[in-house]
Amino acid sequence: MRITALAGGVGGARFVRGLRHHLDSSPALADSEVTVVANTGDDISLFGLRVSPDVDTLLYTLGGGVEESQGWGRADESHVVQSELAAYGALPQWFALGDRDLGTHVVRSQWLAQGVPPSEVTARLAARWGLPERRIRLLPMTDTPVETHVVVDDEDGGERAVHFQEWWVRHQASLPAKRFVVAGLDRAAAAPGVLDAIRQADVVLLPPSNPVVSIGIVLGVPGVRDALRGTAAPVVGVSPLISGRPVRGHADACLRTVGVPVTAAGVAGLYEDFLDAWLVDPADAGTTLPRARVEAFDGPLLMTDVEATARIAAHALRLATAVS
Ligand code: GDP
Ligand code: FO1
Ligand code: CA
Repeated sequence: MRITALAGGVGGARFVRGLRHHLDSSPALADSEVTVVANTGDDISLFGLRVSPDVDTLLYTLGGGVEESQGWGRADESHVVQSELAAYGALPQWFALGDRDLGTHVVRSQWLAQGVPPSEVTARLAARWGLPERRIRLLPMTDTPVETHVVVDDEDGGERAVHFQEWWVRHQASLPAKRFVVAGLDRAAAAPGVLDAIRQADVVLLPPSNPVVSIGIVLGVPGVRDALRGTAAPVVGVSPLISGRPVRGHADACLRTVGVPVTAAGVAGLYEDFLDAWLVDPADAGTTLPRARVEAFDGPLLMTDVEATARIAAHALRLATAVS
């Protein structure tokens, strides 16, 4: 089976890890191929280095190197370089860059400077983390540099745009956001393999990633939404909200910014034109959608460990069969 998932960072990575666990423990499914299309709107240049948080979270989680307690960054991390940068007063200091993680940013930046496209850089990084052997193909959504910004009020009664990471990490999404602006997205081309992975999939899955600043950005890459509308594969999503609250992060602030109800149905509405089925928490069992089948998971829709996540992924795959 060919499975394609669109993903942000922690929610997407944990879901795909559970999905792969389910496939690997089912003899009939073990040779399935999983293609992950990763959001790159979170990318940021810091200290001359290109950082790609969602791609790196996928690499580390799927490759067994993530810091589980936070869901991003490297396990067994140290911050010697960051403390040296702080001693120079080098800014910004609100974004934690660990020493092991910096190795990824240094080699990525070197390859990019040599003219290697991001999709090839990602393939090289994925090889180090053993993703091909695990039958996971990790694709950035685009090779075009794209950066999500958040428009907020400035002190003079005007507006200013801050990088998404500054809004999310430094301000914890507490600055009232007026809108999201994704620099470069309208002229971006889908990375090699992305549109085919959607068109030729047997199943397309939307993990419980942030619907606005993760999946929403991937959907903004020209051609992606059309490919989802046109694919013969069933498209099944997993709600990132339970009882109107995100499980982690600030998806509520993101949804309010784009005027969408902070509910499982509100999120599904963002995918209305291509979504076939939607998996929700039992607390949201009353959710109905005009054009997609809704099912409640038979327990908390929480990716507490790999086994629990594998059961969620298995339910999503059963739903795909049911609607196809
Ligand atoms: P990010 O890029 O690191 O923010 O990660 P994603 O965009 O991939 O996923 C973030 C979303 O995952 C958030 O909106 C969370 O509500 C959702 N999420 C995280 N863990 C869980 C979980 O265990 N269950 C569900 N249903 N959603 C989750
Ligand atoms: N998230 C934080 O909340 N604080 C950080 O200092 C931080 C640093 C960081 C460094 C590398 C990386 O790959 C991810 C990092 N994240 C950090 C996570 C991440 O940037 C955000 O949680 C997501 O991009 C939001 O979608
Ligand atoms: Ca992200």
